[in-house]
Amino acid sequence: MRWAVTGLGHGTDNAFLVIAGVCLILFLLIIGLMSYFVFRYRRSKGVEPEDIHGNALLETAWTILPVLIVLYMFYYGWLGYDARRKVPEGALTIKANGQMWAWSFEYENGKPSDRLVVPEGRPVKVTLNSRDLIHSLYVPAFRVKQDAVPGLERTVWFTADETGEYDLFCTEYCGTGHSQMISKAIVMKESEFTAWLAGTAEAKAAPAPAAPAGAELFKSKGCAVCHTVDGKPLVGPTLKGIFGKKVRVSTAGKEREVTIDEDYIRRSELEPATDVVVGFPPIMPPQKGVLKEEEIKALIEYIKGLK
Ligand SMILES: [Cu+2]
Repeated sequence: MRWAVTGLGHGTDNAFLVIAGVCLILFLLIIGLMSYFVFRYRRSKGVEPEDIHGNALLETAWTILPVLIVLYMFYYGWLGYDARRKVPEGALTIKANGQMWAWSFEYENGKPSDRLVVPEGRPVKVTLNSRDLIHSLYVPAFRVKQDAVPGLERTVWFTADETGEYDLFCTEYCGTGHSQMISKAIVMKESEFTAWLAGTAEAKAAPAPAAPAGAELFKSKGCAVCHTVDGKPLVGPTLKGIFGKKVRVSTAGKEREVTIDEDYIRRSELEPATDVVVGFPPIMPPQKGVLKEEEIKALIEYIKGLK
């Protein structure tokens, strides 16, 4: 995992270091003094405890000192937080959408991507949304962590200082496929990024998808989290060689047999709860309004081809 700290990330790191430093000093001070006193005033020396009840000087000191220490830590936390709140004008805006169990990103020109591709050295504002439940976008290298809440737009911004590939996670437990809701944040040189965004050049790090290829969609839309193409059932049934086969499904509580054709696959993508294959839990997130028509078609073609 790469761990480059970006410009904004320093605020987060400073707060962390200050708090850790204060804690370390207090720890050493308390343990050190305690050990010293245990030795110095040990019982065998016959020392009697002093009654310090009502000592105004001591009580004032141990009230004011901790307040100052806490304010000191707060100050650094505030600096980092405040910088995070103020999105610089002219920042590149990218929409991020969380869904069970994949991230998708959309650029100002409408270009979709399953990875967060950003230019080096330029502020990037990410507006977060969720299609189903609460997810959380997490890019440790950028010190970025923000919940994506359905029906509520959240934003987060950062400037990436160093080109490269960084890990991107969902960090809010969102069900069976949560642990696989991972992607990459890719930082490119400005020129490379411009080319990638325009789709005129195939940048090595993140090839631009021309037409939605079924196999690609199968991964990027999160299908592969629950369905295999090699014959082994996972959370959901395998999709290998299913086209044209008969399968027992539960429809509105009644079991029946259906033949897997294009209509059935389409229905299973859009409203998976309608016909649930017997033996599997009805947990697939509906893709109605999520998948575009050409994506549905590409996936159907892909599944048909899985011999
Ligand atoms: Cu999630």
